[in-house]
Amino acid sequence: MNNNSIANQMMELEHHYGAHNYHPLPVVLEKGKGVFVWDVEGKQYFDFLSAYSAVNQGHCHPRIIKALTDQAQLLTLTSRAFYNNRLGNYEKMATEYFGYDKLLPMNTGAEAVETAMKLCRKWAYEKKGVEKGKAEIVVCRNNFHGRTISIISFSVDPDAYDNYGPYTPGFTVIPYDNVDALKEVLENNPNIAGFLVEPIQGEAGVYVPHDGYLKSCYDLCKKHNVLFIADEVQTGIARTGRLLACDHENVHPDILILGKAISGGVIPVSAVFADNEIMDVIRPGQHGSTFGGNPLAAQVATEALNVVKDEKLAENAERLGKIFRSEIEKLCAKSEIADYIRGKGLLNALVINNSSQKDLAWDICLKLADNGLLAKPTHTNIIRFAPPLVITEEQLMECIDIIKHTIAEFE
Ligand code: IF1
Repeated sequence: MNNNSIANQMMELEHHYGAHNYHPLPVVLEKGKGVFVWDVEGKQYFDFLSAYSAVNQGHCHPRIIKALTDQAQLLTLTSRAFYNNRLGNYEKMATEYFGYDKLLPMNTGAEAVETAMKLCRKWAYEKKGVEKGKAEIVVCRNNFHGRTISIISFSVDPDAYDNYGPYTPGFTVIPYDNVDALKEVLENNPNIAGFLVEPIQGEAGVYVPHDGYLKSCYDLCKKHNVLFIADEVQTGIARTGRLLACDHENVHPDILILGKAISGGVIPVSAVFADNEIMDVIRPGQHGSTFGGNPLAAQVATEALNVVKDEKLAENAERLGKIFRSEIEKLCAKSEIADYIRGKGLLNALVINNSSQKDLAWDICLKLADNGLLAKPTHTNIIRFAPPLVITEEQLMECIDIIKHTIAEFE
């Protein structure tokens, strides 16, 4: 049986037995190592999506896999009905690593965002003195914070919210990258509990706000006793060239939300960080999760964070990101279809001029796959380029060549 029918067989199985909540590129992967993934036909690709920035440390990093397999032989899950011998050490290490008093361990990014919103509301009632049931959280247009009912309640993307009502109240949507819009809301509404923001809007197409935006918003939040909540699920863990994207502006969020690469993409791990004055409003029995804080996650996340530091992944992302944008800018200068590149560190997006052909970005990604590089478009004409942060300069230059000659095929 030739391999191609195996790929078709796998895609058919997913189509027949799985919900159709995605439209994947027609590539069936079976192995990953570092910056590379291989499909069932043995074809090798550079992974330029990194599972949406969850495998910053590279696929199947040996140290993280060893942490996983060692702990998996001992104890994977106890629930929080009992203590375990791994969680406390992880919490100490991770809170010192990011500079907070405490963390609340969860599993997915959306769960961590929901946790942060509950924490923020509870703090507003019990510490700020907002009238019960009146707390508002300010969010930005074109946000992406996950797929739960409350989170999509403040999405402006019909694909995210349509026919999922009734929606959760208590959210005020303002334009992104607009300090005055936040100032206006904070000056006129005493019930604002928090401001939830992505330091760079990933899903929206890697929108990098103006320099100083985060710091100005943070200062406004301080002035009005409102919590600055940074969703660094996608921008955190060295992706943008600093440990956190907020570090570019020396902003220390009141509540920090992490997910994805906190575990190196090995198992779902997320966490909410805050200092005692905020975190202590949650008392026993008032929040939880079956898998949150399990010993396996604790060991995996500890090692995943150590790898980021030991391998200087933020520095690598900063340096190679500059090279990547500089080289792609040269391509855009000569191209009819590659408009411009934007991003920070190794979170970048190429904006395609699809005026001549609507699904041009999709076709480019299909051709990139043929040429050995995996990337996926977002919002029709934007191609996100986000390789694992372990990529070398030599590998990056090879990928830039692949991107250049693939685009040339469409000129
Ligand atoms: C999908 C997008 C990226 C996130 C931020 C929270 C979450 C995400 C900033 C929720 C998750 C994922 C979700 C995945 C694809 C991917 C994605 F295209 F959906 F928006 F990265 F941009 N905050 N993003 O980016 O974390 O619950 O998924 O662990 O839903 O298709 P999660």
